[in-house]
Amino acid sequence: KRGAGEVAAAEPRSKLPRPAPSLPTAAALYAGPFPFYRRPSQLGCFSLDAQRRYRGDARALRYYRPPANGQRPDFDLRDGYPERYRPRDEEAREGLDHLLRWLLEHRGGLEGGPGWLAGAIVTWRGHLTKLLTTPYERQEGWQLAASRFQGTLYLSEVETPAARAQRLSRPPLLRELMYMGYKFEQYMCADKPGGSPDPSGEVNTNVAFCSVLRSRLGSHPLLFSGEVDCTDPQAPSPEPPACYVELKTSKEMHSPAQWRSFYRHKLLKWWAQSFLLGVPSVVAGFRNPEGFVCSLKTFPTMQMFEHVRNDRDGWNPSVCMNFCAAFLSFAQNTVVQDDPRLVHLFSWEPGGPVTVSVHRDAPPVFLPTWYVEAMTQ
Ligand code: 0WD
Ligand code: CA
Repeated sequence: KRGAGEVAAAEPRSKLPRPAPSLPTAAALYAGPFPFYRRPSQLGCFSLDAQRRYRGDARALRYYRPPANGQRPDFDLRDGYPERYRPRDEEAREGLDHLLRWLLEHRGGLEGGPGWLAGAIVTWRGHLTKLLTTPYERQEGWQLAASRFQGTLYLSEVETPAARAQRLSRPPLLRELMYMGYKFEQYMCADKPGGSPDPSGEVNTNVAFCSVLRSRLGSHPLLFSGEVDCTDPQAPSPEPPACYVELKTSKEMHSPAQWRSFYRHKLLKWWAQSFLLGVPSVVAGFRNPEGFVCSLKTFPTMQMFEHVRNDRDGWNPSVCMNFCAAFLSFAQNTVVQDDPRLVHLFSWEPGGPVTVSVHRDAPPVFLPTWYVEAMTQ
């Protein structure tokens, strides 16, 4: 006599409804030991100029120059707003284009041996940051488009409808706050190694210096690029990325509760971003309600976790990295076909799992024809 289970098992596999694959994101599922993460090494760099044109060199790299020892900062972050502000065009969808240009020009000389790129994941550092913080994120979802081409898995963010709506209706105060972050960089950086900061010029957010790095998370070889604020000419180890410094601004804090919240939320994002690229420290400028930075504090990346280690509502670096590794495995197993015109779109909203949809020959296809054709030669 047959049981019901055996009847079902006897059905041809193709007739069984296949559950849509998805990936859960709850932090509790990703506890455990810290996974392997290869010390990121810099493969190269590029710059974007004042017109947002690609330049295959370090011309946009700036030099860390904080106020002389004992001098308190007194930076007016609102100075020059809006008349000396040239904001980047946020409607321009650049995708991975600048990174792909660098890769095209350097693919012949990549370390790791022949075939290394074919097994790698190529993306922006900022996309990996979003993956790292996903188990703790309660506000903003994300969408990542994925295509496999010549073995390599490419990941490129797609702006969610909610993020687009928010950007288009960004309140004036938030626009000014964004400017203030860039203005802080101008007070803290010089254009030349021995030079002094010049806050009289304009703030042009088209300009960027990007480092291109190689790493590996678990079994996933990574090639990614991230924007770097500056290099410290006096860094104990002069080789990149150990010489890089990340600059941030944050509200001045006055109570233990404000510090606790800062450690739980902001420090997580700072840690994820700088840890991925191997930036050893983040220098924060704390702004008062008038928009002046009167105090600075250096947060070593490797010590950030200490602020939440004993906090039940804190974050855990292992959870972040384990989730990221799980997502990369999920993506590698989902995107099977090698086809630059095929996109698997991974979507996530807080409280839910990562889900997948498939798209062909239309947006969100993101690998440009010039890249695909040049790589096919
Ligand atoms: O168009 C997009 N949705 C994205 C563009 C998403 C992610 C990155 N990018 C571009 C950026 O414009 C930049 O050229 O990629 C490059 C940098 O990538 P990343 O380093 O992977 O990005 P992330 O780590 O998120 O940001 C690093 C810095 C930011 O510093 P802060 O301290 O704010 O985290 O890159 C800058 C910003 O200074 N940046 C941007 N600048 C202008 N417009 C943007 C943006 N959309 N995103 C990051
Ligand atoms: Ca910054």
